[in-house]
Amino acid sequence: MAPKQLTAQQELDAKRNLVVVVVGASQCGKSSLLTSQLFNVFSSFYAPTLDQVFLAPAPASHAHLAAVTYVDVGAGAGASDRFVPLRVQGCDVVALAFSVVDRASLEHAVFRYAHYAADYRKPVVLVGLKTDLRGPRESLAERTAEVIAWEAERYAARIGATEYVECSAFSEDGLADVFEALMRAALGEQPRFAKDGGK
Ligand SMILES: Nc1nc2c(ncn2[C@@H]2O[C@H](COP(=O)(O)OP(=O)(O)O)[C@@H](O)[C@H]2O)c(=O)[nH]1
Ligand SMILES: [Mg+2]
Repeated sequence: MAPKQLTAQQELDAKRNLVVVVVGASQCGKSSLLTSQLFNVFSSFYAPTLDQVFLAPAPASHAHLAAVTYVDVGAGAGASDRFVPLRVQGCDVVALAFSVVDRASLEHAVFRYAHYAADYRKPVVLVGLKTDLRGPRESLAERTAEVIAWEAERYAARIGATEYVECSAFSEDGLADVFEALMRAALGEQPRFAKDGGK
C-alpha cells in the first residue's frame, strides 16, 4: 500500500515525539488511565507510583506522529510534588486529572497543579476519571462529592484548558477520546474554551 499523503504540517509533526504529562491528586486514577489505554489492563489494586515514563505509538487519530511519551507524575504515598514543575516544563501538554466522584480531587488539580501549566505556557486538558462510579448514591456526602460534566467544564474554562473530557479506565468509556483531545491540545489545535470564558 502506498504511504498516506501527509499535509506539510503533518510531515513536520511526524518527526515529533509528543510528551504528555499526567498530574493530579493521589489515587484519582492517573496510572489506571495510562495502563488501560496503553496496555489494555485494569487493576483494582492501588500501587503508589512516582514519575513513571511510557513510550507508546500515537493514538489512531494521530497515527502520523512518530511516538508519544506519557509521564505519570504520581504523587504516590504522600511523596512531594518536586517532579511536577520539571516534568511540566518539558512537556507538550498537561493532562490535569481528577476523579469525577471526588470533588476534592478536582479542587486539588485546579488549585495545586494548574498554575504549573500556566507558568510554563503549556496547554492543559482537564480530564475527569472514574466515570463508571457515578450513579445513585446513598449518602449526602457521596452525592455532593460527585462532579457533573458542566461543573468541570466551568473549571476548564476558568483555567484556560483547551477541553474538558472524561472517561473510565475500568469500562473504557470515553478513553480513546481523552487521548485524542490530548493530541489536539499538544499540536495546538483550536481551543474550545477561551481563557476566563466560563465566568
Ligand atoms: N471503578 C474505577 N476505579 C478506578 C478507575 N481508575 C482507577 N481506579 C481505581 O482507583 C485506585 C487508584 O487508581 P490509580 O490509577 O492507582 O491512581 P493514581 O494514584 O492517580 O495513579 C485504584 O484502586 C484503581 O483501581 C476507574 O476508571 N474506575
Ligand atoms: Mg499512580
